[in-house]
Amino acid sequence: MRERSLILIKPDAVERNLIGQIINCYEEVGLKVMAMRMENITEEVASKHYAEHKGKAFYDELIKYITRSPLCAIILEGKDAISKIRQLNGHTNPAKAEDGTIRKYFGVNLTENCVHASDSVETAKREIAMWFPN
Ligand code: 3AN
Repeated sequence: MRERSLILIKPDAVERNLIGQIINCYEEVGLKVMAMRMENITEEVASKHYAEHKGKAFYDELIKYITRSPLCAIILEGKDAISKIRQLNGHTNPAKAEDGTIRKYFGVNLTENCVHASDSVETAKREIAMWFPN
């Protein structure tokens, strides 16, 4: 099924000039970039994006990290995009990520793990509406 997903290339990856290499990983498997923009997000936007994690032990660290420098928000589209992208991104913890995944190659640690991707079609709809309201 043709799907869309919201991707974030997060601050640690942008800081290390990895935008091109990461987008290449997605394009190589046939996913199409439909929209893209960069932003150094505020705490308000970060808390909206990570609302489900509010109150967890790692929440403050996560907000500090995601707001520390610009990130790159992207809409990707393609066949089975949600599962394809999550497989390509790899395990949330780079130390546990499978060979050949973006987080295995480029991830630093559990917080600084390079990329975010929507985890379902419903989440993608909500995240795309939030990041690309127009
Ligand atoms: P994913 O991004 O793989 O869908 P989520 O949605 O469970 O993972 O977590 C969102 C983000 O919160 C992760 N990308 C990671 O940066 C951070 N995170 C999740 N669990 C932890 C944890 N136990 N300790 C520190 N950071 C975490």
